[in-house]
Amino acid sequence: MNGLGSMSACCLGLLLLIGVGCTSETFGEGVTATKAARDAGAAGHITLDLGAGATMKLALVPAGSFLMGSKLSAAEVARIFKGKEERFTDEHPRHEVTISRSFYMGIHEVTQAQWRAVMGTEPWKGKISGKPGDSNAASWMDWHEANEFCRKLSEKTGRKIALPTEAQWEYACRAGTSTVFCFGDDPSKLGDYAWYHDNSRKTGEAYAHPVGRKKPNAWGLYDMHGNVWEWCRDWYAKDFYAKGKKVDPENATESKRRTVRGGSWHNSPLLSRSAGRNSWCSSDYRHYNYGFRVMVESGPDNRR
Ligand SMILES: [Ca+2]
Repeated sequence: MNGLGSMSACCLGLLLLIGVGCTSETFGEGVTATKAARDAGAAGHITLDLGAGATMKLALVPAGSFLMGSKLSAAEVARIFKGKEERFTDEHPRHEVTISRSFYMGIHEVTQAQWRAVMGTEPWKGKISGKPGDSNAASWMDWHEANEFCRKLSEKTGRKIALPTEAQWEYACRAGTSTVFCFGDDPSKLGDYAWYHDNSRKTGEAYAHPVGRKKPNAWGLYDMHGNVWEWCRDWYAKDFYAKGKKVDPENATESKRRTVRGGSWHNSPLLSRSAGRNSWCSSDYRHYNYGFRVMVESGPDNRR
């Protein structure tokens, strides 16, 4: 495109933005997003070079506030999804949380090829349900190893890369929604968005599937529901929602367990809900349906 063409395209874009009454916000890294683009989940992406031919794409998640926790009472969750009520009280109180800074979130769970490129190992190899496949979600790593992946990738790329906090994870999963799932309340639609019990374990495909084959949420993130559980940075605390900060909460108080989110190919819709908190794994727990995705800090101080 010549200079005049570029200018015309720019002007047209500007006019379109003005025409729909958008405001423009800058999120660092020279990435600018309109409100409309944010709402559409098209705010911006970065791609990291992991070496060995592997790359990782991340989507910009804008700063903002949301209601963290379940809109359903524990009793309603237990009745609708068939579980024990006391198991879901940790999703309350539902409360407003502010994510004060935008960040980038991996659009996919970390894959086997990405893990191999960064870590040089294959923790799933020879293990139950450890089906090999470059695009399959990596599994069988514990929390410490997931963090080591982040540390090594930070070193390699010069960026601050970490596991998301529970709040960042749920905010990104919801992508502006307050429903049971990122696509609404109806569990019968879960198969369009997720690998879970009914289309994986039940059908004999009892393993972590290739990422990105199902529909993404409104912010362009895939497999937030299902496929592999995703390690979060926080220690688990049942009462953290009542005690935690309202801005950028992160439970750094040591307990016996970590929190993982989103359910997996093994699990029912009950455990794949946006508000669901898995609370039964220690930092050194590893299993065939446990994986993670990473977040990268945005903004001027995002370098290590
Ligand atoms: Ca997942």
